[in-house]
Amino acid sequence: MEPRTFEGGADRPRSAGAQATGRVIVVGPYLRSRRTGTGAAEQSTVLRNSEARLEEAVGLARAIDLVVVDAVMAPVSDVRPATYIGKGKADEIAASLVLHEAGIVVMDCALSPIQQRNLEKALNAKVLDRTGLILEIFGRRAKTKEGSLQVELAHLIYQRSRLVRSWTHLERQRGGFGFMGGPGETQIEADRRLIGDRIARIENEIKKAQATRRLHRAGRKRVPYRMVALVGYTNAGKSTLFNRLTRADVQAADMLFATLDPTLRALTLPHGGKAMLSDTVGFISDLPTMLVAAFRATLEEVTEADVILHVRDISHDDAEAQQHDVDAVLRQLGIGPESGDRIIEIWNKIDRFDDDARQQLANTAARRSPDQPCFLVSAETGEGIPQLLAAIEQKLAATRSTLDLSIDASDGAGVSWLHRNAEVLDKELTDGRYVMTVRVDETKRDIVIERYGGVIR
Ligand SMILES: Nc1nc2c(ncn2[C@@H]2O[C@H](COP(=O)(O)OP(=O)(O)OP(=O)(O)O)[C@@H](O)[C@H]2O)c(=O)[nH]1
Ligand SMILES: [Mg+2]
Repeated sequence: MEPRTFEGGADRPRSAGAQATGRVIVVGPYLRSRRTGTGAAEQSTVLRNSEARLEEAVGLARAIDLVVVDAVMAPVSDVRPATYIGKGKADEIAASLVLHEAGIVVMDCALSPIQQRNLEKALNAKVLDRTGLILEIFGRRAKTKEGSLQVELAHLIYQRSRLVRSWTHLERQRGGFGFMGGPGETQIEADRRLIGDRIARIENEIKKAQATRRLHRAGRKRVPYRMVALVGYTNAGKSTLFNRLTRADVQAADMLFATLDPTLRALTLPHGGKAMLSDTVGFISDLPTMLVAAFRATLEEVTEADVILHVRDISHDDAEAQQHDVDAVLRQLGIGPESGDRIIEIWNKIDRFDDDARQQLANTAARRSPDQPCFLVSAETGEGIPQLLAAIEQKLAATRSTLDLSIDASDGAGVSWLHRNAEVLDKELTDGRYVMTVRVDETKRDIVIERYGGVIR
């Protein structure tokens, strides 16, 4: 494999001086709302709680083992084109950097390349913005070939979008050459072409990996397993629930983006039915669109799932805002409100509430419309899991029909067709015939009726 062109590039921490120690100051440069005339209560449903945002950004920094020595709120009224934040705030951060012997600043916003460069100069520190930080995390988490390819693709798209005059200029400065004056346009064009070529090559490799996975999936479809996919905000408890439901041992950790590569396991339902459950990458607010695009292939498990379990950390201060973020990403994946009946909402971590609060939650849940049910569970203690499993089974059965039939035991081809195309719930040999109960998709129902004389239960 070729060396990654972005190694040591604009988005990697430099390994010199204070930067090498990984001591970081996290800054929340959140826009002050300039809306007037709206009640505070109304605003709070729209705006994310700044404290929780800053806390999340600290979690993101910790996810790549940076040592957070300070977290600073920096409310911004007008974004400065040159530095995003104002000079007073920048000076304050610069002082804090010296005080804490930190060499890296995480800005929890999207910076233009020019803003990033100017800030690095003003603060005399390495500056990472939210997109850069998330890309960095994903880069470290990717374990499978496909995962790495997808992250590399996202990184390259990010890099290309930042390939402006100043970018190349900055690269040269970072390379340690005292560079005077800007680079020629030809250099930028050449870089752009280089990145374009690599993007094309990686897209090709991803397509190949995707084709292999499709084959596997087609194989699973022949054995007619239904697909159930977990989605949700990062740290909501998807992997914990995955382990609880499948008795697997996937890493679950109080860490943002603990899971990156998709995992599949068999899920056994209360009445013996089987499905495949997939655990996958968590979502986050302002998830860079290039990451969603790059992970589209992995997320195919989600788009093609028969049932989608949306896991929510209902104990989180920002549970509502997180829900909107997850809905937004699902829409980007083409899973809109019309797929509502495929989605089961799960309110996880209810063990964190006392009896009164839990009762209140249960009341809220009971008031929801019957076609938008939600289930209160604790993936940690197992509370509510049997009800959830029953609901999954019911949902999966909804689009399938159960039929009774009998077939001559010597009709090997027929028997094997049924095994390949239907879920065989029961099979008994009586007088040279198999008496069977099978469950099939709508698409196969008529065949079973016409060819095998199946009768719907
Ligand atoms: N109290 C409590 N904690 C839980 C519950 N479910 C998960 N957790 C904790 O929440 C943290 C995150 O859990 P994970 O299962 O890793 O979350 P995830 O959604 O897979 O997160 P990512 O893979 O990072 O997107 C862990 O520390 C879990 O122990 C629960 O029901 N109750
Ligand atoms: Mg996980």
